[in-house]
Amino acid sequence: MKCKVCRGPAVIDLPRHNANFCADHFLRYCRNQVERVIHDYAMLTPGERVLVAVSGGKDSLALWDLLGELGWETDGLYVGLGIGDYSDVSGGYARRFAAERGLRLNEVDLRATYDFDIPTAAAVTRRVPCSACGLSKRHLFDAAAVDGGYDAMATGHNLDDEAAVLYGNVLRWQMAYLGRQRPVLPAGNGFPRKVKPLVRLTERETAAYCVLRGIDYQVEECPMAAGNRHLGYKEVLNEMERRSPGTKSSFYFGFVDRAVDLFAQEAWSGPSGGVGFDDGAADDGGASGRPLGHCTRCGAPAESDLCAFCRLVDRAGGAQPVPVAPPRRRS
Ligand code: Q46
Ligand code: ZN
Ligand code: ZN
Repeated sequence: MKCKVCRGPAVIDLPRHNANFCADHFLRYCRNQVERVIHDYAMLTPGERVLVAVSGGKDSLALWDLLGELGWETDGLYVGLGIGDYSDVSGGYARRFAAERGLRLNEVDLRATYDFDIPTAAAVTRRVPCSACGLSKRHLFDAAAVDGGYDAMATGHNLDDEAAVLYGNVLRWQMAYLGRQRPVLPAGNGFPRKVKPLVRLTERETAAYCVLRGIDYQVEECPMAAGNRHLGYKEVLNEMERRSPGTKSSFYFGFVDRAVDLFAQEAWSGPSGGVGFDDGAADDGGASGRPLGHCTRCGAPAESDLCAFCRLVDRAGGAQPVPVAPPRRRS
């Protein structure tokens, strides 16, 4: 297996590009993909400050590293979700990454600040954990980006994530969510601009990027992911990709480039916040949703007196903590 560019020994094959790359040219390929998507979708302009949503996993750390490599001024934000050992270990990876590179990592801990954690919130609300998790992260990242005066908030959603969310939204014809499923959402309505610079890279590619860059990351799967339907959609799409390389990319970018505007009207009239049902893996806020009022407690955009996060705090705050299963190894 030879590198497509230099004919040296290749370390990775990318069937959808019909290409193999050596380490150097694979890293260059990753940078090029991110640079291109930032340019093509006008995500950022030179001199802007970016807040990176950091989980300690491969995608968010690859994103933080890539944005730095490309010259963007970034800070990170880590939200302590209180998911047992999984959160403790994830936070450790995020902190070490930042400390080793002299980067600033801001942190918010749900238990310390709001007196609840995700397992407790899931038990109290009787919904899948990803629902309270997505809501909490969305709220805290949005607030931190706006309050910190950042020009944009960047998340590590990759091509697999976005294709799986799109697949789920199409299966249920979630018109409002479809209308907001873009690689960039403009600021407005009290929300920061949100960008997804990794949408041209797959999970396998962000993992390879981390390995080749010497980035240590959380490899365990979140123990609360069991009810997340996107895992099943990813399996279906992986099988289609195996049979026909390039399927995920043409599905997602075909939608973004040719179809998302057809749903723009629905984006204004549907529920605000989120781009998919029940899910926190692909949380995005409703800058392009209908105009909102403001939460009387925290000032965040809200559909009623209190925003959804403050209502969650009222329900889950102070509730008896529930035990968390140990992390599951990724299959
Ligand atoms: S951390 Fe939270 Fe994910 Fe765990 S509970 Fe679901 S959304 S799976 S990115
Ligand atoms: Zn090469
Ligand atoms: Zn509020």
